[in-house]
Amino acid sequence: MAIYIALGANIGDKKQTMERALALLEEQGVHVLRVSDFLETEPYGVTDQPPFLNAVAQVETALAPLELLRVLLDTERALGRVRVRHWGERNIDLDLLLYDDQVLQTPELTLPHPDMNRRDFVLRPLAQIAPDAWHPVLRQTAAQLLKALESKS
Ligand code: PH2
Ligand code: MG
Ligand code: MG
Repeated sequence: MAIYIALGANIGDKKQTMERALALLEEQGVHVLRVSDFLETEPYGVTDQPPFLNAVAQVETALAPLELLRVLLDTERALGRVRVRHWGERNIDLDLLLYDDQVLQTPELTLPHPDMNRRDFVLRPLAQIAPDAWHPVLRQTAAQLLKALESKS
């Protein structure tokens, strides 16, 4: 399966919280197959906040996309999710990036993640573990999307 989750944090013990999130996913039947390096990244969007730690994990699960989203939100909650403002400081953020070739637009969930092609902190760790991961709307691989983004900056 080609299911990828983005992890991010910029308050508290970032590394420990992200590792705890991965362990909690395993406990809920979401098997973690691969994890990228944890990268320290500059804040994107809202820039007056501390640097983030970001990573991407490939998972395997029998859960459908909206069920998996529910598990991600439950896991954020179990870790005492703290959010200061939209796009701002948080102790944990778990985002569903890609779920095989599924394209979905519901109030709860958009697949692929609508902003992933503009986010270096998503594409870099994704391309590290899965350069051939396929974006079914843009019809490009993670490696191609990263290259396109790099050529813009
Ligand atoms: N998440 C955001 C907003 N900005 N910047 C970085 N570097 N990493 C993030 O995970 C991040 C961000 C909202 O989800
Ligand atoms: Mg996010
Ligand atoms: Mg989120």
